[in-house]
Parts: sequence; C-alpha cells; structure tokens
Amino acid sequence: MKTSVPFFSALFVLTFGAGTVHAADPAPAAPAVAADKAAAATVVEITVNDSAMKYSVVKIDAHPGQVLTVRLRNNGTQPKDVMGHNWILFKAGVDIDTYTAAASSAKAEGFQPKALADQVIASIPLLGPKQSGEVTFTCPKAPGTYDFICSFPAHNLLGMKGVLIVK
Ligand SMILES: [Cu+2]
Repeated sequence: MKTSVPFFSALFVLTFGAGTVHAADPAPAAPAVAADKAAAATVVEITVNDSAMKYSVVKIDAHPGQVLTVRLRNNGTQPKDVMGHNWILFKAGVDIDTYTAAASSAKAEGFQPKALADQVIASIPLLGPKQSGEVTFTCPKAPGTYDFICSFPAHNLLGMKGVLIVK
C-alpha cells in the first residue's frame, strides 16, 4: 500500500500541478468531464433484440448540422431473414407508410429500396444476430423532428421506431 502513495502524489502533481496557479479554479477535473460528455454526445449506441420490437434509444437530440455517429447492435440470435434489423433516418415530410410498403417487397435490398433512397438521410444495413453496423452523418440544418425506423416487415408497426429531434 505505502508504495502506491508516492505514485498517486506524483500523478496528482502531474495532472493538476498546472492548475495550482489558478487558486480560484473551483474544480480542476471539471473540464475533463465536460470534454468526455461532449465526445459521447456525438455517438449514439442503439441495441435491438429478438423479443422487444423496440430500439433501446427512441429519441435522439441534436443540433442543426451536428455530426452524429449511430451504432446499431443486434443482440438477438434469430436468423437475419427471420428477425433482421436495420436503421433508417428519413428526411422531413416522408410518408413512412408508403416507404415501408415498398420496403416490405425489397428483401433483396435489405428492405431499403434503392428507388426511394432520396427519402433517406442515413441508414444502417440489415443486421443479423450479433452483428453491428454504424453510420456517420450530418444532421439537417432545419430544426424539426425526423423519423427513424426499422424497415424489416412489420417491425415499424410493432414499435421499432424513434425520432431525431433537431433544435
Ligand atoms: Cu427490426
């Protein structure tokens, strides 16, 4: 135990030594925490599984033009063609019902019809069991609410959807 004391003392000096000049600084660790939070805010981790027809994250807050990375992990075990999941973020004003109707017959395209790709801001391809995917994109500049869904047949209707709120 005693040998660790000098180590931590040295570490403390190394970490906070410069801060001692500013005696009025309230909390030396605060900037590091804030930086961590800022970094974490640009990555959104979402999980899905076989049973709950729901994304683990259903609401994403962002600023206009913010760059976001969305990571989707399928923790399920059922085969991709039985219980695959994707993630599709739509432009404003897109009719989701029309899109999902077209998607349901676009199995060869991972239920993301290329003919309607101009309605999509960003997407993650269909994932099988234990697979992960991610996409990095720039949020719209226009404040508003943007829908995202899983376009595997019926999943959106069962509740696998959410919103990106840009404000
Ligand atoms: Cu799904």
